[in-house]
Amino acid sequence: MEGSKRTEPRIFKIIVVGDSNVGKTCLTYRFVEERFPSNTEATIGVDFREKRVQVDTEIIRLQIWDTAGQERFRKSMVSHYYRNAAAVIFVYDVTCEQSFRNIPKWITEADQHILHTDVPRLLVGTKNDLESQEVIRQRAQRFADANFLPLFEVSAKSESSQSQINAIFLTVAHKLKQQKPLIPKPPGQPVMIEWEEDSRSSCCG
Ligand SMILES: Nc1nc2c(ncn2[C@@H]2O[C@H](COP(=O)(O)OP(=O)(O)OP(=O)(O)O)[C@@H](O)[C@H]2O)c(=O)[nH]1
Ligand SMILES: [Mg+2]
Repeated sequence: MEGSKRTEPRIFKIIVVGDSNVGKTCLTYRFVEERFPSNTEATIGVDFREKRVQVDTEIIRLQIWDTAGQERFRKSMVSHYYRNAAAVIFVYDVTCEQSFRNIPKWITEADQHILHTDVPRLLVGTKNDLESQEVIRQRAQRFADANFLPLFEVSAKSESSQSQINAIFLTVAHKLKQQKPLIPKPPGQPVMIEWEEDSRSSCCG
């Protein structure tokens, strides 16, 4: 109800990584703006996009980090990308074999920066509106299965992929909704503060 006191929607950071030119910007733009961008340039550092989605009865805010694929535009940013990331989307281009072959490199990078094993990860193949497909679905599926990654093949360009692209982010949102703490508790016992038996020599003493 308008005006009634509600808690602020929870925010989850999702990072989107993959080679340059695979279509990360177009994919995230399509999800947030529901259209294909008229022109894109290589992302420098990161572009932020945000969208609220409803999961069951809860509204959550997805803060999407559209990262740079080009090494020179990302190298000083890598640790920022992964810090507090709640989910990772790995992207390759179905018309570019090399971008698929590089996915293990992106997975390794994520492994090096994300210590929690419960961070959802997905694999997305883009540009499936194009004829010149180099990465066939079955091969990508075998790789995805072996790495426990849900696989989506989409086109940011084609209108008919909108619902599939929404499904990618809704899949992430559903997984995240079940994760309660936003700041994960570090392993181990809480640190107790020890009080001196006679602590009267304080400033108030
Ligand atoms: N046909 C087709 N072209 C696409 C699609 N998605 C992206 N492109 C084109 O691919 C090129 C690169 O797209 P971007 O989204 O800028 O790629 P990126 O992964 O963000 O690249 P970096 O920012 O350098 O990492 C652009 O020319 C897009 O128009 C798609 O689904 N279909
Ligand atoms: Mg980009």
